[in-house]
Amino acid sequence: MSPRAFLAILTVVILAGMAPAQPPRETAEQRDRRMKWFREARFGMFIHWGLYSVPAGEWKGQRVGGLGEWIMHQARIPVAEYETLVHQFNPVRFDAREWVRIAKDAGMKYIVITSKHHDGFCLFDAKNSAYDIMATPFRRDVLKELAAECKRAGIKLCFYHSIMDWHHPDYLPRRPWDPRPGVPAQFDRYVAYMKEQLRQLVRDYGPLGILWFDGEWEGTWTHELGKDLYAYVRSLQPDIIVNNRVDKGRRGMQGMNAPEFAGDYGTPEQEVPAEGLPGVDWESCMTMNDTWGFRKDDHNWKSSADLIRMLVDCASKGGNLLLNVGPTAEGLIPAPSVERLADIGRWMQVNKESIYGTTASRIGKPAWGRSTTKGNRIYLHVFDWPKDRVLRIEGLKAAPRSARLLAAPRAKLPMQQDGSAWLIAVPSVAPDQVDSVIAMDLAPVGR
Ligand code: H79
Repeated sequence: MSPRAFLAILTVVILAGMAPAQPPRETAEQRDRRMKWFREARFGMFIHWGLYSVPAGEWKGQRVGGLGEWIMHQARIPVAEYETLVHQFNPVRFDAREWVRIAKDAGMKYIVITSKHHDGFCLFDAKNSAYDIMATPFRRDVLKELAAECKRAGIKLCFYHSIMDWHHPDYLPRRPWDPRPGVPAQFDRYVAYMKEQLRQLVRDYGPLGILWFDGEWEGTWTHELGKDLYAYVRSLQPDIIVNNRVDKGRRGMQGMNAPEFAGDYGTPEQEVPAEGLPGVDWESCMTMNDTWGFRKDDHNWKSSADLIRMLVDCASKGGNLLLNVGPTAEGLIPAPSVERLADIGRWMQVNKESIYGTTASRIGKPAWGRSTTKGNRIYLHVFDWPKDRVLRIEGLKAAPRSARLLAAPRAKLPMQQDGSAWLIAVPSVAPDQVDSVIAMDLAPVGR
């Protein structure tokens, strides 16, 4: 080989090694195919579980304010002290089949569980870390067990994997209360560590539905690293879905990236955007009380009615709801969460076709509730049942042909036109106090 050819090849090799991995090119159709299950699902379960469920909001006999999973930060606990929780994590009542049953019976189609939260503890048998579930007295790979049960039940398994890591010796910045001098850090080694974990998670627990990143806001995480991580996980599993927190494009809790940022969908946290996020995929993550990770003192539960309407609100704006549970250190989903999920499940049994596979409807937010749509069918979610037994619908794009309650599908409801509006005669008593759904078929719109 001539020296010049050698140099040329060398240059190409070096440049290829330096260039950040590019996200795979994808046509709109390919993207639609990849996002299809996510758009149809509309409802998933978030699970925050880790060492923090042991202190459960209390440290050394003192109540610690804030989110349960942030206790290490809130109580300024040094790594060496927090690590001792490993010996106390023994969730003997953990039952993966039961968790999956609870999610499925609620009508949830996917589960996103914390493979690693900000505290750095790995809830799986991490091959590159001793700070994991196998170091606890429990010594069972709970994510393996969940993966098997999800597969059995047809639930998509997804992992929340925190970029921020308060434990790893190579993560930067260190927490100010525990600088750990004498332990030199190299951030690129931390990135390699995290990538290796993701490789293991996709290979041994996958195929996965979503990788859900978080903790990307610290200064050490850059747009370049975000783009590279996105491309990396897509190379591990080309059809995987990745949330927007892989990169730096998020504005506050809400929002979706400008197009130059990596990530497949927006992640509003603890809010449902007033008008949805038009033009992008999104998923609101919400707690049932005020914490993600279990806190024994948090009894501020939202009602089942509020949660059902929250799910409908998301669907009516074209988004998903990722509803959180924070299991206890014994391995149980708290009873108030189980009760609420059962209530949602009972509503879904009757009304699920008005949620799955629907999109935002052009009716928007009518005075009496919300609306979703699928094909020529429009679903009227009536939160406030009309006392005069007349439901008024404005803004239909075509004449309605029929209207029936999903709770009583055999009976056609009488309809009548009133100027540009339509009036539906409804029974005096709402079939469901929370949300009675009327399915209305419209005449196909000609071109
Ligand atoms: O995983 C859950 C949260 O732990 C995580 N995202 C969801 C899905 C999250 N990261 N940051 N935040 C939530 C908001 C952070 C708020 C904070 Fe604080 C304000 C951190 C420190 C001050 C809240 C209040 C936590 C401690 C006090």
